[in-house]
Formats: sequence, structure tokens, C-alpha cells
Amino acid sequence: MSDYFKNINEIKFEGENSTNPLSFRFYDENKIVMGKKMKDHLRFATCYWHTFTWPGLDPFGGPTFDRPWMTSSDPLKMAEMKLNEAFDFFQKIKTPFFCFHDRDISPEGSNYKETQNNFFHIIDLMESKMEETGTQLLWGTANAFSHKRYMSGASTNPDPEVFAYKAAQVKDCMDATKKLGGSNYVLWGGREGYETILNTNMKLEMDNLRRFLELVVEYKHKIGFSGQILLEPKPHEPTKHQYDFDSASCLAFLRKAGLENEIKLNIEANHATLSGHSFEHEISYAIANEVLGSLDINRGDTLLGWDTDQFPNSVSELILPFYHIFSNGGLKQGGLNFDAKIRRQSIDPEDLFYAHIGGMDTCAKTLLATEKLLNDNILPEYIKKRYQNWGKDLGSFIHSKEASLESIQNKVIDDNIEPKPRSGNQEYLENILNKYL
Ligand code: XLS
Ligand code: CA
Ligand code: CA
Repeated sequence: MSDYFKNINEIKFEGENSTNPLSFRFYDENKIVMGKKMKDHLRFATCYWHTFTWPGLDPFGGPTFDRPWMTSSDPLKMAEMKLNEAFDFFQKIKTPFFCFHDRDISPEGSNYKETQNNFFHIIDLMESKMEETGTQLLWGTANAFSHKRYMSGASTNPDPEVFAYKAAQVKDCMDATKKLGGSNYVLWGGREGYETILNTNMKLEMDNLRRFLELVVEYKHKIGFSGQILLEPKPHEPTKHQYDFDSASCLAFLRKAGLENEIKLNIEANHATLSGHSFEHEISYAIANEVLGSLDINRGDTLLGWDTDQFPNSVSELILPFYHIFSNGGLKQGGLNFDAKIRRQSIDPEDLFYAHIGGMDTCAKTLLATEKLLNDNILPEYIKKRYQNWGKDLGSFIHSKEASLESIQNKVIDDNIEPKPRSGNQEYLENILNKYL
């Protein structure tokens, strides 16, 4: 069926000692870990954009990837070829899910109607491919940032015609995501932000963003889409100031709009680090506020200050994110989407496999380490002990209705309260964590 990947067979689990670079050493999809199959915990997705659509550009150079579906002169034919190759890849790499933007899978036509026809033509073919192969959709999303009409934003554009265009595009993409049984629908801000305040009405732009999200939620209920709607934070890129900076600013925005029970977050590792946080911070913040939806799993480069979107390759970077996720019930409807791209010098078909194998093995190895960490219960016990006094008299009093600044002050004086500092034992805990890596 496939031409491009014809020399590569399905990737199999061969165990830790395998020397075959086209095998899994840790990802054993049916292995039971913490009571569930590995594949059901990790819910891996291949992303359509970096893996099949990005041609290997950088700001100083053009495409480096030479792929048959990037060379045909007929864009719709090219989209069909891409679909075939993509599903061949999904089956061979065995990510149970995939994710796409509307523009990754089908080309724009000369007007909206033509674009819409192209899109639903591919969606119909995609539906058959999904049935044939059993591959599922983790999430769909609309690309409202690449075309020049979106250069000044989509739902935050000064021109309501651009808002309307994006709304039309998102409607189609939500319909398609529902048709394909997607578990989630993602809204990443794209160019929802600004370059200079000199030309920007921030209040109106944010109000229009709120209006857009309201319309999305209304439509979700109207069509009975059972997936989660997710907002994806990112602090910079493409605009200097992005409105959805990080988990905290997204949540504040959602609360002001009264949408905090309708929209959750899709948190990406490299976006977390760009916002000056760690991945585990963003995840824990979302868990603490009950808005964790799904994860885009990748990594940045500590020496480069931009969104390099590399495949994850370090257990020590993933252990704390996984520890928080799996001590809180796991990914549920979410998953681990490889929003990651190979380097532009990685031009062989095998390179796409090496990258995913590395990412999947790293996650699998981290899952196994997380299981031990949770079973040994040392870290949860430590935290429990550190906060235990909140469950005792004073802690309960502070949270009770009778407490006020005056009554708390009386307690301090009457009970002669003199807090004694206690160690946070950071280095001790770091040594414990290291045992699991
Ligand atoms: C870009 C984002 C994007 C979203 C989907 O940086 O990560 O790929 O995940 O639009
Ligand atoms: Ca992403
Ligand atoms: Ca990214």
C-alpha cells in the first residue's frame, strides 16, 4: 500500500537488550502496568503536521524533506497520497491515535466552499481508513494562523470578517472531529496575541476571544460532541504577546468568561518551558484546578529560546510530570500527542520511525519508573506528613466559619504559638527520585 515506508515493517517490542534500532525496547503495548495496558495509559498520538506536512524549513533555508506527497502538482491528489502514507505510518509505529489541523489534511481551494469540499472529501476517506485500521482520533483542530488572512490574529483580528472566517472553519472542523469520534477538540491561540500595543485594542480583542470560545461551547452542546474542548497555552511565538500565556493565565481568562467548567487545557512541554515554568508545574497547576485535559509531549533545547518541538528522550524530564498525572488518575480522555518534529537534516523515512520509537520508549520507561515510585509511596507519604497539621485542630479551625483574623490572633496569643521551622529536605527527596531513573 505504501511507497514511502515500504522498506519498514511494523515496529515490534523486542526488549531492553535489542540492538535493532527499528524495535521497541520498553514500549510493550499490552503489558499490564498499574492495572492497565501500557497503550491504554499512554494513549500515544502521532501528529499530522510535523510528521507529514512540515517540509523541513527554517528561517534561513527551504524544504529539506523529499516526500512523494510534497511533489505532486495536484494538491488534492497529494492530500490523498499523504492520507495513505500517514495511515501506513500509524499502523507500523502503533500509536493508537493521531491528531490533525484541517489544513494539514486537505488544501485550501479558491474560495471557502471549495476548501470545505476538499476538507470533507478527505474526512470521508479518513473515516474509512480509521475503520479499516482501528486508529482513533485524539483531537482535531483548525489552522487559523498560517494563511496571511490571519496575520493579525483570527478571533482577535481587528476585522470581524476574519473572525467570521475562523468561526466557519472551526464549525467544519468540529463537525469533522465529531464525525470521526475524536476524544477532544483543541484550540491553540495561533496568532491570538499582538506584536505592539501601539496598534492594539487589548480589551476588545480579549472580549472577542471570549465571544469566540462561547460560540464554540454552544456549538459543542448543539451537535452533542462528547469530547473535551481544550485550550492550549503558549507564551510567545508567533506573536510576541500571546493571550493564552500559560495555564494560570488561561484559567483566569476562562473563569472571567464563566467557561472554566466547559474548557480544559492541552499542555505542551516546550510551551511550559518557554513560559518560564516546568512541564510538571503546568500539569500540577492544571490538576489542582481540575482543568487538565491532554498533553503535547515534546521537549525544547535549553540552549535555544524557541519552540524546537523535539521528541522527548529523557526519563528524568518526564518522571515528575508522569508522577503527577498518574497519581491523579491518569490521562483519562486525554493522551500523549507527539507534537514533535525531526530535525531538518533527518531526511530518511527511517528517521520518522527512530524519533517516534525514542519518544514512545522514553514514555514507557518513565511509566514503569512511575509505577515503582507510586508503589513505594515514599514521596506521597513525605508530602502527607509535611502538611499533616492542616488536618489537626488549628488547620481545621482556620478553614472553619468561626475563624477570623481576630480569632486567629487570639489563638496565637492564648496558645502561645511559636512556629518552629522544619526542613524541606529537598536534596534528600532528589536523591530518592534519582533511584527510580
Ligand atoms: C504550536 C502548537 C500547535 C497546536 C495545535 O506551537 O503546538 O501545534 O498544538 O494547533
Ligand atoms: Ca501543541
Ligand atoms: Ca510547539
